[in-house]
Amino acid sequence: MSGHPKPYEPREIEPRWQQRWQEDALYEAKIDTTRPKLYCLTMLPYPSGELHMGHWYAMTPSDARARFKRMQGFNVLFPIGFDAFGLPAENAAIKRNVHPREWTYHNIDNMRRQLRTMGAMWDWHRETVSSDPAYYRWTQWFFLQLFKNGLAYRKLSAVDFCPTCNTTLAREQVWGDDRHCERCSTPVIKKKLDQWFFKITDYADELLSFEGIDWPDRVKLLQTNWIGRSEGAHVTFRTEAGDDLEVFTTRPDTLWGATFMVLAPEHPLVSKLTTEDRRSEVNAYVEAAVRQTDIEREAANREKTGVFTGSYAVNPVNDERIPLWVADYVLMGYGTGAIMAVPGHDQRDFEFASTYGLDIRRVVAAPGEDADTPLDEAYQGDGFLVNSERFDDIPVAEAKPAIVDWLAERDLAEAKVNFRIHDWCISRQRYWGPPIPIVYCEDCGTVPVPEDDLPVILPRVEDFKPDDSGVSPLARVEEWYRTECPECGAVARRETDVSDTFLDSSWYFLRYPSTDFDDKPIDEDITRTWLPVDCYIGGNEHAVLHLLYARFITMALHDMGHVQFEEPFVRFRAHGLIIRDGAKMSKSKGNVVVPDEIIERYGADTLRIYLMFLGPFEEGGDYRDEGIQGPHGFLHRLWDTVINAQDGDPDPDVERKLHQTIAQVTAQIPTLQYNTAIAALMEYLNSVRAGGRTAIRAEVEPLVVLTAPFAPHIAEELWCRLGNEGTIFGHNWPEHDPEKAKESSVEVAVQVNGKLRATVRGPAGMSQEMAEELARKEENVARYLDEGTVKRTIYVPSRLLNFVVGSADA
Ligand code: ANZ
Ligand code: ZN
Repeated sequence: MSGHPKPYEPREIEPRWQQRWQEDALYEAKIDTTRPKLYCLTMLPYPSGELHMGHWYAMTPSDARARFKRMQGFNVLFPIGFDAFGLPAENAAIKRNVHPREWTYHNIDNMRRQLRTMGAMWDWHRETVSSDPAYYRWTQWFFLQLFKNGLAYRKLSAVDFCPTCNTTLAREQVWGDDRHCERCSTPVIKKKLDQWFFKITDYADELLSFEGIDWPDRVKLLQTNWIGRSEGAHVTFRTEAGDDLEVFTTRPDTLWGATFMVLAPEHPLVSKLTTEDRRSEVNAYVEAAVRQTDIEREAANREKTGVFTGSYAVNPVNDERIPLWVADYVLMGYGTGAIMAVPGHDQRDFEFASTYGLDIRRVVAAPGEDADTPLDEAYQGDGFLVNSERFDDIPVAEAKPAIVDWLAERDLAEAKVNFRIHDWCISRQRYWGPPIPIVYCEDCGTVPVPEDDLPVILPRVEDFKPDDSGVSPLARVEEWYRTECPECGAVARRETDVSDTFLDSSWYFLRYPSTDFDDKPIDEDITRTWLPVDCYIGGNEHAVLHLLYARFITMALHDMGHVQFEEPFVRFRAHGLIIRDGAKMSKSKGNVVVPDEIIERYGADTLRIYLMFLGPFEEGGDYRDEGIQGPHGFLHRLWDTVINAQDGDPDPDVERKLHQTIAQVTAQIPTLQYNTAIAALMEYLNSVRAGGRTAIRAEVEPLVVLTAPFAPHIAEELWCRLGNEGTIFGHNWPEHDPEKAKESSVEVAVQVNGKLRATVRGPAGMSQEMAEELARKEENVARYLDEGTVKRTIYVPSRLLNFVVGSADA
């Protein structure tokens, strides 16, 4: 080493390297067939204005992984952009009385600056901003592709509407038991409006398959439940008044146990089926029921209530006359809004029948039971049929299709798969989004805007605030919406709704590789090179929203021939949450730590390391203010040790530790075990410095390389100071030598009943037999063993051997 020892000064080092990396375009990803590609992605931020700790927590560990892969020789793409359209930005702008455009672009400027301070390997060259016409032109183009392929349609429907945000919401944007708006927490109301939908239900089955992708079970389960696939049948019951009443059931095998039927209060036949003497009671019940939310009505522990309509239907399997009831536990939005009630085998029906004294009949018996075994609750398990005439003794699984087939011969049943998921409502009656590229013409009807006319520019409008009319602010701008029909040239009207932000973010990862092209959204060759995304990292809160939409859009584009893969994200990992003072770090909890202030004081490298060190990445951890000292001290010690290192041969023990550390860190970065990888680096540095010895260059240079993914600035600086040419982020990740990592000999503590009696030395990895043999030779051990009989031995290889001894006569 030459030059004067200098103290570690992150404030000087960090901006200098950030600027240098940018000047060298170090992170600009180019196609390179000599290296395997790797597309690493972190969920794109929305421009809230300030980068908070949550951003740092999602992004910097993600960057560490990308850097590590790059150093291993991968050609890594790590892009960044902004999810700039949508309600959050618009609501914030309204609150502050500024235009959403000013608000958004001002915030983006600030966040760009903050993002640079992270020292992440963003490829800024490919930055995309979803509110730029250059981007949303293609959002509109994708809308048109879906429209032209029958996957986008417009329908009058009762949709969830937020009376505060004055817009419809997708089902996924309505949260909680009280069904509130995800943005402003106002309980939503139902509004009948013409809305645009995407047919995500067409892809329900495909979305249920997670084959070939590596995602957390938790997320797969959430999506599976959200999609909610149920196999069953539609069965037609004829009412005595002559109407067909269709039910959805997952248990056609229990038809002989159907002793009554239940209609949802909103069911269109309720009024017709109600007899005059029952009408006032039924009306009162229906009116009370429709005021409740679905969630309230579905709650399992709720007392079941209902009213008899006065009419009957006929059970198609045995022509039995069964009463028709109305009850709020049956929902109109699921299945057909009517059920056959089987109190013997459905617990809700059992409770209802018990309350109203209706027949409860057993039609399924478990082995050991028979047709007459009494029921004191619904039996929902497996078994074989009883009290079911010709289907008696047949197992449930076999009876289901057999009964459906038998009824189907008379057109009274049809196998049916039912899904909980609904089509995706994408229209918003708001200003800050891409206008939906559709024109309405008196003669030609609904006409797509020609692709060459895209983008349909969102006009600058000062009067952008939404109202409760159910139409977008754009509907007040006649000079904008008045247009010519692209087909016949007549005066026509533009669609004035804009599309949902989740549409913008459902395809952004496709755009990054192709940002150099402005005549097409995605270039075929480039897309084939980079996509799909190899590792996607983001928040759990997107488990069913964004992640489901992105999968759907990708599958649809695949089927239209635009991309060659069906799954956008080969691997997905969700980060945990940062906790401070016992609560999630968030503005509303008043417990935020501002990253800018920490960087100012300690530097970005310290903050990066601290965040990765404070807990397992996928679980999150506690942010303790004093906790930052550990990582900061580590970097200072690293600096001093490296700066003062001397030439020479490495100490054999240190060298062994080095190879063990290389092995551990190399294995743990890909699995996102940053905390333990960093702990290993710290431990290794301690061994290098043990007893105040001066480090040898060969001991610390690899440590600098191992530290680089976590703390890129200090590593690059030390790498340079060690006299290396070029960036540390080239292809130079060290490989560990298993021979050198081997412990030559180990010391095993020998205990008797948990008390230390001796230590023995033997070859690394010695067997239990060998350790016992050595231990028994120790006098101080043998003495205790002679006093009793050995009941058990516990062996922790290379560490500990414990004899559990009981008294000889016991
Ligand atoms: C008869 C039956 C017998 C049922 C039995 C279950 C057990 P999943 O699995 O969630 O799809 N159901 C159908 N439509 C309903 C609605 N709109 N509101 C409330 N409940 C409804 O549930 C399907 C089952 O839920 C259906 O199968 C139906 O009850 C009920 F031993 O039919 B079943
Ligand atoms: Zn709202």
